[in-house]
Amino acid sequence: MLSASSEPIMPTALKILIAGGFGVGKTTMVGSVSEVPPLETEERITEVSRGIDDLAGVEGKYATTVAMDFGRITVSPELVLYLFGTPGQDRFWFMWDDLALGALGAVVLADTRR
Ligand SMILES: Nc1nc2c(ncn2[C@@H]2O[C@H](COP(=O)(O)OP(=O)(O)OP(=O)(O)O)[C@@H](O)[C@H]2O)c(=O)[nH]1
Ligand SMILES: [Mg+2]
Repeated sequence: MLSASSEPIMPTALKILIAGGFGVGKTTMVGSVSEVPPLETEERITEVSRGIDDLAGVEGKYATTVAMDFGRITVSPELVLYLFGTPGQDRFWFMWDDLALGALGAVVLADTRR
C-alpha cells in the first residue's frame, strides 16, 4: 500500500487480547472475525480431563486451546489489529500475563448460559 506521496504506509499494529474462561468461545471468535486463517493450537479433550474441565453446556466441544489463538483484522491501511486468544483451562492461566503484555485492550467473553 502506498500513501499519496508514494511512500509505503506502515500500519500501526494494535494487540488485542481475547480472554475468558474455559469453553466460552474464544477460539471460535478469533476464527470467525480474522481475515487470515487463524493460528490455532487445539488438542483433543481426553478422558483425563473428566471432572477437571467443566463441559456442561458445551457437550459438543471436543478440543481445547493449549497455547493461544492468533488472528488479524485490517481496519484501514493505517491500522491493523492483532488478536491473541488465551487458553481457557485454569492450569494454563499463567500464560495470560505474557499474552497480555503490550496489549491495548481486551475482549473478555462470558457464556451467560453457564
Ligand atoms: N451457542 C453457541 N455456541 C457457540 C458459539 N460460538 C461457539 N460455540 C460453541 O461453544 C464452544 C466454544 O468452543 P471454543 O471456541 O473452543 O471455546 P474456547 O473459549 O476457545 O475454549 P478453550 O480454549 O478450551 O477455553 C464450542 O463447542 C462451539 O461450538 C455461539 O455463538 N453460540
Ligand atoms: Mg480456545
